[in-house]
Amino acid sequence: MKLYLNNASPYARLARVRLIETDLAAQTEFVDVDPWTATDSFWSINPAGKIPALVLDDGSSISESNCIADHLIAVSERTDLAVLSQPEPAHRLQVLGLARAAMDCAFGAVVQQRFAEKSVLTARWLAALPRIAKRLESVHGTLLRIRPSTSSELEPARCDLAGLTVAVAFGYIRFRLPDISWEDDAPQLSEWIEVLNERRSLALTQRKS
Ligand SMILES: N[C@@H](CCC(=O)N[C@@H](CS)C(=O)NCC(=O)O)C(=O)O
Repeated sequence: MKLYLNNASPYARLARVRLIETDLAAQTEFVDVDPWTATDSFWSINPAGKIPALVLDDGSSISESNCIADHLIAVSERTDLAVLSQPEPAHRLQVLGLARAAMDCAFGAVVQQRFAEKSVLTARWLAALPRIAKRLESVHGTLLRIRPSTSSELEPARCDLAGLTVAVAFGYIRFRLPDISWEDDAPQLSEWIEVLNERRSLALTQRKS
């Protein structure tokens, strides 16, 4: 398999994290690509022009980070990692939905700032981030169900896509949007992310600069 990605993309990080969690990283080639400048050769892999994109050994490709994650769970047979296999799937979907929304709002705002300067959408998405964090804080009991309480419990603690997406989304917000204040209203969420960040898949993919 080949994963098209770059270091700046939270969606690509999610795919990398999933590859590590399912022990499929060693058999995957990582191909760095800048989606903003890529042309025909990358569009033949993903006509939408977005990373991540996973090319399978038969030459077919899967785009969209959640579809890639589902595929990796299926081929690794690690169905225990799937959101729908968790004891309370509706709650895990609630967490996953909020985390995906946070990632989309944050990434959308960063891109708008880069390409559109002043935009109503940017303000709207940035304002949503603290609200999403606050809601995640209020469903924190659910997060805690797969929460490792000490770093020694981090491996091989089970972690579904919902938990990983929370960590990746808010890692991206901390890194790219440090002025957005969400942690005061969501202190437990913030602490939970700190602990989870020590998990191998997240530590190995953490962006330092
Ligand atoms: N919904 C997609 C979002 C992927 C995405 O927007 N990736 C960005 C990089 S972080 C990209 O490639 N953008 C290029 C573009 O939108 O043309 C996913 O979950 O994979």
